[in-house]
Amino acid sequence: MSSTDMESFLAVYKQIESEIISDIQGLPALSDNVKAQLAEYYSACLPYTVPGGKMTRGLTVIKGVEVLKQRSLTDEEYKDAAILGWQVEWLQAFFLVADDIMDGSITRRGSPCWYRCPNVTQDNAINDALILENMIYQTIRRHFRSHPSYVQLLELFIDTTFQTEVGQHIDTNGTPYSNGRRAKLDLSRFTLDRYQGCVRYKTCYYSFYLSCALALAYCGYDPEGEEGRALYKKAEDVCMILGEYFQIQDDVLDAFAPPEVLGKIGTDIEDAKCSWLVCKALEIANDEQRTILEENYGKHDPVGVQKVKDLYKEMNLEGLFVAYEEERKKTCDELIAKIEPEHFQELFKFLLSKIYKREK
Ligand code: DMA
Ligand code: MG
Ligand code: MG
Ligand code: MG
Repeated sequence: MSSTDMESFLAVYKQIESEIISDIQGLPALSDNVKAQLAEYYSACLPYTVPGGKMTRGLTVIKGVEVLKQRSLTDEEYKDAAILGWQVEWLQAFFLVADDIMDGSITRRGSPCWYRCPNVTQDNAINDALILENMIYQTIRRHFRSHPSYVQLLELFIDTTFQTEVGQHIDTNGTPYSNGRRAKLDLSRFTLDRYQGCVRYKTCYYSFYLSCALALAYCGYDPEGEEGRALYKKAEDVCMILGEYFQIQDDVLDAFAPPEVLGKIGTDIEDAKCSWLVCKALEIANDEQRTILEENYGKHDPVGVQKVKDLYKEMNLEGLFVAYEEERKKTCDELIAKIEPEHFQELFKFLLSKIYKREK
């Protein structure tokens, strides 16, 4: 079994899901029909929200353990790495359920966002996001309680969750609230400097660094020890660059990718997000173009949104992005080629190959 075997990876998901559902069925002091309702609800929630993405974050943990061990994994190692990989996917499910409420999104992975499902609604979805988060700690306890890296694995999830939540706060407050209402759009907030800080926190840590750090922790590398510290630092440095590149792609796809391919309908213009596109546009806009943004950015009005997209086209932001992507690919290749030990490079090559020119 290896990091490319989807079937084996999904089989591990099934096992984790059934352990969680059995726990629910065994909850003390609840009547059988209440437990049955809970089990039925989460038997629908988990397959809807957890698998079904690209699963790169999860598979990266397996790839990372393979790369660090420099050999194929034993059945037990594969299973452990896959369980940890699924916990990253669980974390992603938790963030996405919440993110779609925060962003007022409509679809995710080609289906209605969880909070928009008729039997769910926002009240349940908020609590489900919290429950999805908690399940991570239940599963890690079940499988890693006596593993030498148990505390470190827990701390990685705790720290990454906080980092992502800080990023989500910055993201949601590009246009802050004042007396319960969105304050007037302030285009001066949309700078590449703010963008970089926001993205580092909301995306890079959980989408890239976490999986690499889990692989290091599982393989026994101590972040306080000399050898370990250097490896975590190298992983962090590369992951910050890969993650920023990934989020810039996400922002460009939000405006320009066909929703049928992307699986989600963009909302960044309506939501007045500090997107790479608006930052770039403001860097090069003339007065007239700036006025179009002033008048149309951040409004839930299809005509205004189209005007912003037309402006992006007129300013050739897609062309700028293509040039950026080529430059970024080159920088990443060079950066990765310098990493030592040499075999560690394979992990970052794997990540880069998953994102270069992605269409979803
Ligand atoms: C992604 O931001 C960050 C998190 C923590 C989910 P986003 O809202 O741009 O993501 P998406 O485009 O998938 O809704
Ligand atoms: Mg979103
Ligand atoms: Mg968001
Ligand atoms: Mg997005």
